[in-house]
Amino acid sequence: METDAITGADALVLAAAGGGVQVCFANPGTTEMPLVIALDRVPGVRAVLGLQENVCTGAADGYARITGRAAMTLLHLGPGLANGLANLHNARRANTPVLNVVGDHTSWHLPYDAPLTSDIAALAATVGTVHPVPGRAAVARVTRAALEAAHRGLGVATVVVPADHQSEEAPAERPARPGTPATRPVVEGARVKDAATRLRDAGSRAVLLLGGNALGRAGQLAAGRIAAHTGATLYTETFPARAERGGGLPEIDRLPYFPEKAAAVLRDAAVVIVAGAEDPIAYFGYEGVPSILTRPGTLVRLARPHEDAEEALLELADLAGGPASVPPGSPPEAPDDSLPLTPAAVGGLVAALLPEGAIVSVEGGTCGYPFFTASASAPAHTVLTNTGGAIGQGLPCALGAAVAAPDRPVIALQSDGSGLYTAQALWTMSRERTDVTVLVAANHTYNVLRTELGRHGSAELGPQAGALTSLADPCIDWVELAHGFGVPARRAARVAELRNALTDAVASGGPHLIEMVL
Ligand SMILES: Cc1ncc(C[n+]2csc(CCOP(=O)(O)OP(=O)(O)O)c2C)c(N)n1
Repeated sequence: METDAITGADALVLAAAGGGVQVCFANPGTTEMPLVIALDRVPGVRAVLGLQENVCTGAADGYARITGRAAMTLLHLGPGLANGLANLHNARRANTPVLNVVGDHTSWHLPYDAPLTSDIAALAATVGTVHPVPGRAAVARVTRAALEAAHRGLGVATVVVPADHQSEEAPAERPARPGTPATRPVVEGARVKDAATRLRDAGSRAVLLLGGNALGRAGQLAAGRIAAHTGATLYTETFPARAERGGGLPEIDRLPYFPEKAAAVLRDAAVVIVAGAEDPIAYFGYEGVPSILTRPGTLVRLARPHEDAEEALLELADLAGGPASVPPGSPPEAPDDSLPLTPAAVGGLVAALLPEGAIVSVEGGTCGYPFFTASASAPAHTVLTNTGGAIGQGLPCALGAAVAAPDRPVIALQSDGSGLYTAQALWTMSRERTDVTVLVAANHTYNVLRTELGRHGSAELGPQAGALTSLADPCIDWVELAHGFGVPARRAARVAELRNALTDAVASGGPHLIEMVL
């Protein structure tokens, strides 16, 4: 061995760290052992164990939504990647940069179709770009290229690295320049001017639909100025990757989830200007309901989701000529302490007790929608939602956000059914001493699916349909579950109990879980 020779695994971690990667959410196996060793040999990347790969990938998504920088994952072959795909899908829909590292069999062993062999590249291609490592010499270059691709394209970049290329040694390369941080292309002036003309012509019959980085503070304030001047109506996309809220921002509702309602609010618009959001389309196709929610000729794309929508909105506000600022709304009112817990009471209370600077990971509609309605005038906070609809995202995302921002309190407002897909995230929250308070909406049903059954003409639940949407027999005990994963937990059935439990949890820091009996 040459004196300055390093392994391929060392080279990979060095390239990642050199590009700004600080955390690796990992669940490794035999084919990733050199990389596990490298995480000790090369300083700078903190390894965080997730007990199922979908925890790792969801945490990487949450981490990057907060920092704007990719985290690394470390997953075991095709099956490990397959376990993590649902949350990589959500990350793709959130335009999140992720450096997704997957080990493969030793290259000369691959032809024998050993039990864990599978088409890793085919799986990875469903969520982003694929970067195979052809040999030891290519490890650093491929890793850097993948990280660049993740940051430039705001997406998931998968490095597939066979075990032999991880363990082979070669002379260390000169350290590379730090890679490009995540960047968004600037919207050309002509598009902003065109939107300004359409806005002027539409008068108060304009709708602005905000998403992407338009949901930072500056973008929303600019949209508020436009609305104050023109009478335009503002909406955010239904499931934003990251939205700043409260703290004097204008009250902006989400575009309704069900297509009939969404189409109704867009029907009278003379123009619908999308800034950082996807075109408004129905979440699902229902017989007799159009997929496209805007009327023909009314859609104007000011900025696409990966583009700099914030800057475009600032320019649009200047062209439209709005007031310099807009007045804040009134703070949320807490519900009466004597009431039993209802979704509306939970939404109101959590909004009223929200600590300044909190990050709220919301998954599930039961308390998610009422919270959103109540929290527009809460103290400044950040909301993260499930962008891709693959459930099991809320707890891992909260975990990643807490690792990214240890100085900010994180609240996971979580429906119970979705939470059970990745409940192991609680263990990592405990092990990493994260400041996450998990609020579980324990209605013991897949409630949204009951609504969907109703929409499909099932007026009464059949026994099988009832059973397939019930979590009540046996009733899952979240307090016991949390204790098993090392997270202190209690139960709240009335507003006063939730107030006390949430106040205590936020004051003492560290992970907590509160089962909200609904
Ligand atoms: C990966 C994945 N599997 C299944 C589904 C289908 N699905 C959508 S919502 C839902 C149940 C949600 O129940 P819960 O999280 O308890 O929410 P509630 O509506 O009761 O608030 C299911 C199973 C999905 N969206 N994603």
